[in-house]
Amino acid sequence: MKRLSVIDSHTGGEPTRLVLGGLSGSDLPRWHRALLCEPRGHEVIVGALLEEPDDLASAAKVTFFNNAGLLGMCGHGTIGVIETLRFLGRIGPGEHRIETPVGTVTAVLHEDGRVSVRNVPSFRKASGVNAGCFTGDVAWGGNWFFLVSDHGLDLTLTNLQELTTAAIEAREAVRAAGFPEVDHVEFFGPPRDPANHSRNFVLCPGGEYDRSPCGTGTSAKLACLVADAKLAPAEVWRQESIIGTVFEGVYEVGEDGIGIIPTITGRAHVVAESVLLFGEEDPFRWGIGSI
Ligand code: PYC
Repeated sequence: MKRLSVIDSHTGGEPTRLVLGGLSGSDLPRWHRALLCEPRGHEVIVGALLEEPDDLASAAKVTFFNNAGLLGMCGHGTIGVIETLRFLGRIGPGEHRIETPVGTVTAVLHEDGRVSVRNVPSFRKASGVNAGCFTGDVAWGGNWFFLVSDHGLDLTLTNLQELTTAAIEAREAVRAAGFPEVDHVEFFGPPRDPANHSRNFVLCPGGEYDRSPCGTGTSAKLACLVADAKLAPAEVWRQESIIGTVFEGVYEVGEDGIGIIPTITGRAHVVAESVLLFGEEDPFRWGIGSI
């Protein structure tokens, strides 16, 4: 019987499952669905494998993954990891470096529990891309996004099926239009709360939608706003999610003058501490849908 200790949290409603050890990054292609999906979890959970950092100045090395495979960076996930390390007593308020597969990010744990993640450099790769019946921008924010405002859909929870179907169609179309790297789609619309600047619906690679405003997606959005000269450095962008939770984003100009360095602020809450059991004879040891 394999036993793996995990701690679950949510950041603005989006779950993160931190795996405290017992595996290495090279095990994840085999283990990612076992750790996240039914019967031990749910397709929406994002996993984070905790390992010793390569650089002792870092607090941790983390590999993010979801039901479809490995993720580059994960904004809500980094906020969840920081809150979980605080819960475990391993870190306190202050600045912490986290190594991710796409670069080291810096997270500040504030006294009030909020976390600000200074993300990897983010940039817009292409604007006004015509993809099927969608037109939008392709941008990097730690993952690849197709950002679409002109989709004609209402960003409400009652519309989830339609939004998901349309976003999958948009992803197929943008890949066929010459951007095979895109695995996330963001639809934007007016915020429900006038204190916010925008509302989004984010399709993740495995077909689930992000309950949070998506840290890497908000970074990609900031990069597009800056490319259009619509956001000044240090100006705060409040991005609302499809469930109404909010991330605040600000940026600094990138060192090479290309792109920006976004900082995303949000709050996570720990919700469970468990030991997952994987029996040799369990037909769903590797997760439902894996066999
Ligand atoms: O917050 O960056 C994020 C994220 C990516 C996928 C789900 N959440």
